[in-house]
Amino acid sequence: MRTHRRIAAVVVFVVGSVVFGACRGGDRTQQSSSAPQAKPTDVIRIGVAGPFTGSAAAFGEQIRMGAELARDQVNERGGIGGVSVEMVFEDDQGRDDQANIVATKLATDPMVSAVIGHFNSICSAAGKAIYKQFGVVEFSPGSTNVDICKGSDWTFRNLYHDGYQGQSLARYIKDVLGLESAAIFYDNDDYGSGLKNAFVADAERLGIEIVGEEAFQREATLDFSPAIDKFASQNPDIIFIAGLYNEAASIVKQAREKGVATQFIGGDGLYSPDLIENGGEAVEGLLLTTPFIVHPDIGGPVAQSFRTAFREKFDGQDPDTWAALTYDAANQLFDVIGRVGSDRTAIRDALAAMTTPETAYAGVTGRTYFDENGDCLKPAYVAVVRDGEFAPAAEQIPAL
Ligand code: ABU
Repeated sequence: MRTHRRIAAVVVFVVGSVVFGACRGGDRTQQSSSAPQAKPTDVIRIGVAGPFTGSAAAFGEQIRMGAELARDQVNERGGIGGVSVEMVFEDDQGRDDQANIVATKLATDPMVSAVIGHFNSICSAAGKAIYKQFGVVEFSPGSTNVDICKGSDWTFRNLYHDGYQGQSLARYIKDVLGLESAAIFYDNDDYGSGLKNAFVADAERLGIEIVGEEAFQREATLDFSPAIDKFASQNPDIIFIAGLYNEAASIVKQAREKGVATQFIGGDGLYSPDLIENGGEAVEGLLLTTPFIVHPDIGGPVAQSFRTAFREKFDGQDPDTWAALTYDAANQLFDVIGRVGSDRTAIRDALAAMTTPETAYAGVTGRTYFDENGDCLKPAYVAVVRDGEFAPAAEQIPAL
């Protein structure tokens, strides 16, 4: 009970109008005077922002389940120092205009101690200035655009960025698959264009010829035939898709219907069970990079017990990498709050101090620790669609 009161007391009045905290690298920085005043409470409230509806909703569903599992487990253990955890789920629909609304709602709620999200890079980018202004952590389990964490001491992520992912893809194509040319489809948003640019830079450095690039508009482009016909005539060794699962499934299906047998590869935005659901037989053999693979053969006891608990809670459904990263983000926040309390600045400072493997949070997806930007140093894996499921590819990315 004493611990309960102590943590509850930390929650009370923690978000003062002017609070001083350490910025990354140990400097001191002044929190915005926009930070709202907290009221007394007996719960610790965490915001979870993601695409719970819209064309990326399959990601949102897994994010929601990963967060709920972490919340329920910590509450079953008695909460954090005896205080229950409550989660507030806000739907950004995978759109930057909605992300602005959601970020403002969460950041101006004085009871929200930290936010897990957003997923889409355009949403994390849209929310960044708002979370910074109101002094609340934005902890993304999915956004990979290179610039997401730059320019704010309040933004963190627990997966690699697209500079690394693009480099990994180029290395895999050249050094593992031994291919010499590629064509590219890319989503014309922060994620797709950023990943495409990173890939092209490294592909050209490695001597992979880029025979063509075609942008598409998520949710608006439905017919990929003109670009498929053009690429078919150019006969690249591989076609790279920098986008999300819905459009990727359509591209590969339309290509196969036209008799195009070229190997496809994608980034982590393709990694959803809905790629296989929508793409069916056409996506068999597709390769993709991912920050983690939830699979019976991958991960130690922590990853396996997460998978078992997830399946038990959600009627036999398997978690995907986004559920695992969200679960880890939630538990890392719980761990930090257990150590420093639920004050927004104290949480930020404690995350920023996790800069080495020794001070990292060890979770399902490996060790999460941060560089001076809040970026996370974790590897990329290659998965393949095999017999209607994602499996680790036989060969993985050589060390970069
Ligand atoms: N990194 C997966 C796709 C989400 C995004 O960064 O927009």
